[in-house]
Amino acid sequence: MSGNVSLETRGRVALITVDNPPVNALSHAVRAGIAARLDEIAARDDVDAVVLACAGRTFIAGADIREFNAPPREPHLPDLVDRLESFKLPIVAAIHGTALGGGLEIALGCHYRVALSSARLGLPEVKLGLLPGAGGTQRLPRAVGPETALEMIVTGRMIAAKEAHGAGLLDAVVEDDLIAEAIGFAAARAERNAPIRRLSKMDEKLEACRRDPSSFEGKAQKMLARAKGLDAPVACVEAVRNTLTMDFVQGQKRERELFAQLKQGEQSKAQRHLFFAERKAQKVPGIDRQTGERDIRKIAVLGAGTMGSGIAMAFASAGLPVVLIDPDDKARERARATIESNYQKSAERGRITPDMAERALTLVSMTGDFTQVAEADLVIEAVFEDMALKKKVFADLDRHAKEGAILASNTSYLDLDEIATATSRPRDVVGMHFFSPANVMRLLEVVRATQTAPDVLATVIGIGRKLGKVSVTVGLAYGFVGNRMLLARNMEVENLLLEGARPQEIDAAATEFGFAMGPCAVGDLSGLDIGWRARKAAGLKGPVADALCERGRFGQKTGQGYYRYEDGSRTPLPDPETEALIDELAAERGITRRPIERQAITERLILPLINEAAHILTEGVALRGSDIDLIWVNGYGFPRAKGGPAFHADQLGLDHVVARLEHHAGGGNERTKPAPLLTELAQSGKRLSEYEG
Ligand code: 3H9
Repeated sequence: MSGNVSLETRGRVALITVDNPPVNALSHAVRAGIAARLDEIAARDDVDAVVLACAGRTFIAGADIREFNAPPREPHLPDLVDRLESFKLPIVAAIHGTALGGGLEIALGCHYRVALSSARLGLPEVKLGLLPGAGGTQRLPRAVGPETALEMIVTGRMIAAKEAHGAGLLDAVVEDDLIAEAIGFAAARAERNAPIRRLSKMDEKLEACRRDPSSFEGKAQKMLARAKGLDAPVACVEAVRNTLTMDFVQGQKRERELFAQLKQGEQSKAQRHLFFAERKAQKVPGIDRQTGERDIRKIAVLGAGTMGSGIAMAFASAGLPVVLIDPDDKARERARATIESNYQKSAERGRITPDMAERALTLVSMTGDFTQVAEADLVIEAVFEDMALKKKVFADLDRHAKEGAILASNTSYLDLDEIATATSRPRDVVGMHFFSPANVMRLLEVVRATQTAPDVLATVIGIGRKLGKVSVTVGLAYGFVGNRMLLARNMEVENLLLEGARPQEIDAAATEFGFAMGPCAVGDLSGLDIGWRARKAAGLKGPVADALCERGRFGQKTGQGYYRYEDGSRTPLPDPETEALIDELAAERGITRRPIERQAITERLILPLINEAAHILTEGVALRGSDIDLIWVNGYGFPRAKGGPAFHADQLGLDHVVARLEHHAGGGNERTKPAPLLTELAQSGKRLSEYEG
């Protein structure tokens, strides 16, 4: 063994095996190990061909992302890939699991590729704010054509072995005995003495596009339009486009420059932080490999409203059968129509195949008969947000649900411990807080109540994974983590409005920062009455939002909210009536409204989030700063490229954050008084996004 890379010979074929658990990432040791094995093979005369394979669960899943924060060390990955490609003997990559990023680039450097039919391949660097930096943007277009390569590189989508074979990325797909098959394949190439195929020298698939790049350009423009301020997709397009105008060497040189720029940039640092944050969030105190998971085969969702329907779709799309229970026939009919039209639209847009839509639909059943909960292993309550109602539902569940069933509430604010008192089995009660639309939004706040059993929590986290959600475990607090921070932010929106900012100015500051929509437009879209009810239940006030609701201005659904809406339009239009109302409310409070600069508005939208995050961490409601980032990026539209509120605070510098909070608190604003944890971390030079309670 050398650096987790072993060498053996099978007949006249050398087998290099990378064994670097868990995912065979290309650490420095692995790169050096592969290079050393090539040296050894080059010095031998009893070898005619080489197979490069991996031990464990997967082929190489990419460069070792943890090394990106340190200066690169030789051998550099692009050089190693070039070395493989220029090797004197044919090299066959034997692929199982996932060949991703630098892993696929290694495979592209090999002369042939053989894969198990279950394997998947892709260049997901864009999701880390990067581009493939080891020749991938230059070799993939030569393997599959520039248009397919563009789509794969800009979206980061993985493709299955069969598709990869069809596209020309794989030479053979086998059902089993991968190593034996790859060795046979390599030996046959050597015997035939066939000229070695090197992708960097193969321009055939580029030629049509070089002659007429219009179709490529059309696709590129569409992809650029979706880039939304992200640097990586733009760089990916540039690099792939270079294959049409540059030779391989020039294209690769530019790829390396672009990679280095992106790697140093703030956006990639933020996205790499989120990658590791997602993995860390799976680790929850009190839960480990020994904690069993309950067997979940049937799911029941109570309440066929927007939330219930979305949750049902999330399960059906993941292949899990679900029954939607609601006594109201009309609600069930509406839910059925919504679900059908949703799947139909997804199929029309090509997001899923018609077969997948059909299959998902067959997995959703509906009934008005509550006693059917008795069949379910997991019941998710998604009824109206009202404590008395929720307690009644849980008391009924206690009577009808089978022993061992998990009783989950989708409550977004209410005290789960109190809900659990309505049952005789509080250990089975847990929160599953989905975000609307529940079939689309990636976030799942898993709420651990005081008595929630470890296996219940482990099961729900596992279910989240099956649904493709980012599950973050949180503790009990009004609004848990996400909504509690939202509340703090919205209180500051109220202050901004009363002091003189207009809804459109606040929203413009938010979208300029990177949110898809501003808080006023979001309020109008989701319905201002929702927050109004929640505030009333909690004895809280939001002077402007309350006054709008008192006048029946609930947002888009009533044609008026912060903004006004023309019939049938969702475009927010500034409304003088809202302005007049805010003027009146400000005057009642003795506030003279004044213009507020964009920069100050932005700070006052973001700093309260950071400050509340620090309070939440101190109270232990969230486990880590990185969990808070996941919640806000995946559930509330915080720009991914800024890594979440805690990471953004670190990038601004906690000293600066504390100083700006003090500045705003100086205006008499209690809400922006720096949380003690922020001051403490700023003084000790630690990071909020790395804080673990
Ligand atoms: C790249 O290649 C750049 C090049 O183009 C150019 C260079 C010059 N590095 O996800 P899991 C860890 S960029 C380091 O839970 P799964 C992960 O943190 C890279 N560590 O497993 C976790 O650690 P822990 C392009 C990595 O089975 C453990 O492995 N490649 C890396 O659900 C298990 O991970 C990618 O972007 C890595 N590259 O999914 C692929 N990958 O146990 C990134 C994983 O301590 N990886 N770890 O928490 C993935 O998408 C998934 O991990 C994978 C497995 C699908 C492979």
